Amino acid sequence: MAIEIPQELAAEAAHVIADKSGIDHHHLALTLGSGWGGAADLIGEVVAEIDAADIPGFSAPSVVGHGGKITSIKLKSGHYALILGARTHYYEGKGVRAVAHGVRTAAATGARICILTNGCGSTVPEWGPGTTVLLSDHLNLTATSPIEGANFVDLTDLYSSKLRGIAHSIDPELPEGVYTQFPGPHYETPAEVKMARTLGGDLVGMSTALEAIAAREAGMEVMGISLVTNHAAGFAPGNLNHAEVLEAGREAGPRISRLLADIVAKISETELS
Ligand code: 8IG
Repeated sequence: MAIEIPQELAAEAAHVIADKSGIDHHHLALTLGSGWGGAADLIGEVVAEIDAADIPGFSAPSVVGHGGKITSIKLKSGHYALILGARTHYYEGKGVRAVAHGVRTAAATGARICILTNGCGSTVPEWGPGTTVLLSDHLNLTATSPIEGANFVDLTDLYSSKLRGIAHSIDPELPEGVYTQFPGPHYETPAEVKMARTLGGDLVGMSTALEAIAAREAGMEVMGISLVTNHAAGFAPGNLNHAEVLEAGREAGPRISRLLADIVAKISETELS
């Protein structure tokens, strides 16, 4: 029988994860975007690594530099983190259900906190490649929602101010900014970047906002952290290319991985029961 309801597919995926990892409850979920992949090794001890393709609802990644594994990690505190290394982007054309499936699955494994990371462009001239920015809010410019039906979820404190406070206790200098999700897969035109800037968008990218909404719908507290990999189009001389983005991620990798691991450790010690 075909499964029609996204939450049921997520529950089925969570069962498979419990089966394959031997861990029946995960406490916290992380999505590691461009540049953030190295954090997995610092966060804790890998308990299980599962090919996303072996879990219901996930499919193989379609972008070089994006992994395809779901990893179960034991933290020093004794809690378990689920790393979603298999993000589906909206631009893949698989629909919003596929985009939201990872965070819904994490919620179904028991996770109550969701940390979303990404690589992005910047509309703030002082925030060049290598800058890490804590998300305070987002502009969802995809013209869609991962939520189906009349479920009027409150997004007032979507990017939890409590979790932001914890991040600031690790790095008080961490700037906060508004993330703008465009549908992609093309980068913005300079005019679109100017529009985002005018609307209050500090960062531009192709992920995170839809996932954050789905995570909140699923009852999770959300934290978002971006790595600026490039000045957004028109905010620096020259053109954008994917190789430059990957290089900025590689260069910043060790530093931002350490930051994220420290934030996860602090959250696990103070926020998880
Ligand atoms: I990495 O400049 C990365 N992802 N939309 N614009 C958009 N997505 C991005 C960008 C960018 N850089």
